[in-house]
Amino acid sequence: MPTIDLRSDTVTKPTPEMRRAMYEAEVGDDVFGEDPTVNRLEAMAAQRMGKEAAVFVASGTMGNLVSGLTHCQRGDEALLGHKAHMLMYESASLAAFGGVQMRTVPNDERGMLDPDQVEAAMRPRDPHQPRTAMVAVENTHNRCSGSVLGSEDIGTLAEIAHRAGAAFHIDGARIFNAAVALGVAPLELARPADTVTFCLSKGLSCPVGSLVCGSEEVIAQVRRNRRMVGGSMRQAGVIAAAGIVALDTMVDRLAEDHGNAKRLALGLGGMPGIVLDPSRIQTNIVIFEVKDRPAEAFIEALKGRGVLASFPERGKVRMVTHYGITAEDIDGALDLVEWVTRERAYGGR
Ligand code: TLP
Repeated sequence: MPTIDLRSDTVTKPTPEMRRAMYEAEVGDDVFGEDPTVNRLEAMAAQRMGKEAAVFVASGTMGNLVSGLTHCQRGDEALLGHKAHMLMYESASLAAFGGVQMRTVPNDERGMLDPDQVEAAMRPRDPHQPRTAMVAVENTHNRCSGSVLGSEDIGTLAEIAHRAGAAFHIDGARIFNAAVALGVAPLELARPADTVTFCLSKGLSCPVGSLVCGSEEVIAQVRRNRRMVGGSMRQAGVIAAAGIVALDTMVDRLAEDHGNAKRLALGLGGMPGIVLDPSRIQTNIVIFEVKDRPAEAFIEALKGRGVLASFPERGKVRMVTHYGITAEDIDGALDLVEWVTRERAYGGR
């Protein structure tokens, strides 16, 4: 029986059209600015995000790092939600390479930060205290089960940051999922951001790559920081070509992934051993709790039956829908989850 891999949308493989475009890509040395395919992808990315410029980076982690290094000096502080990917899963890169202190305010279940708490956390100008140099939000929010922030939420937080002299960054690894879920153009969500990162290598199915978008001036500095971390690439048109195909062909279909995630959540939500409110699922990430059993044991039991899920935090299971996963796969996964739940095939027998 084939495996149904719901660990992440990062497991997606390039489409046949991407592989063809990669094979045929026109390339040059991008460090000289001479790779026409990279230049085209960067121009497209900037246009999609409503910004003057964009720079192609190796990963979402690198995009967040070089954005943070652009906004923050050593000894500065960055303000993030306590469930932010930048805080949890990026090996503290901004602290390690930038000397930046990370401070958190709580994410609510939508991934939103309370504006009053953000305002209260902005440091006064005082030589004893670090400078709050950046506020960052995540949209969609990974650990908040792919929840979405709208342009009003984002505008409110950006305004607080800017009023206090801080930059505003969006980790928009899945900003296209947010835009599709809300039925708005991504630039509506990116408008107040000084930098926005988005990933090609997740729901958009590219093998590699992310983009950082912002003003000409900011992106010139981001580009410099990319150089500093060893992220300048040469004939990168070979991978950028897939990104162009992704932006042209893979955005609207994200709605299918959202439909499949909803189908999954509705099925899971009806099972006695599972705690999940399906009405909270807005995009392609479904996080739920398993009653009375360790989540790891549940994941292991499912793995033995050909369904792969991931373990986002103690007591929780994550399933992510993506290109290559069909409604039939979801029904198959639900049957197996039900079987595993019913047979108590995991842990504590
Ligand atoms: N997220 C991965 C894992 O690291 C957890 C996943 O499987 O979801 N921002 C957000 C919101 C992300 O979800 C991720 C990847 C990144 C940044 C980092 O992207 P990469 O892996 O390209 O560095």
